[in-house]
Amino acid sequence: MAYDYDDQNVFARILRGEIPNDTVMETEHTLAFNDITPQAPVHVLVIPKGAYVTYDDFCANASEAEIVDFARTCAAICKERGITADASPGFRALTNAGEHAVQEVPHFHMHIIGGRPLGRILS
Ligand code: D5M
Repeated sequence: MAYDYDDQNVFARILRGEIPNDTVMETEHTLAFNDITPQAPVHVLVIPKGAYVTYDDFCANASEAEIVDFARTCAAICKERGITADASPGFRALTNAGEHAVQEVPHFHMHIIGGRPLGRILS
């Protein structure tokens, strides 16, 4: 079953310029901005400009150019913020999909979180 995209979600409205955002990086296919409720010194949300609801929707349906652009932008943000695991204690990249993961905004987004010890999320 195809995902049903709600074009009134908050990230769709950010992409249309209807509400402001604190932009960190923008490329042809990708936008990254600071999370409004940061959980760590670095908490950036990375979103594709295309209308994808979840990670699996994005990976299954986006073009290779969109997927590569997205992945490289995530890496570039880690480097720019000084949280890559080679040069610092590292970071967490996390995406919530659907009800069990309590996805709040139904536009695919990757949380890039770092700058403090983050603890375990799986045991
Ligand atoms: O996380 C959704 C995330 O989106 C959550 O960390 C808050 C953030 N958020 C919500 N509205 C905004 C705006 N307007 N700017 C920046 N960040 C925002 P989820 O993974 O869906 O639970």
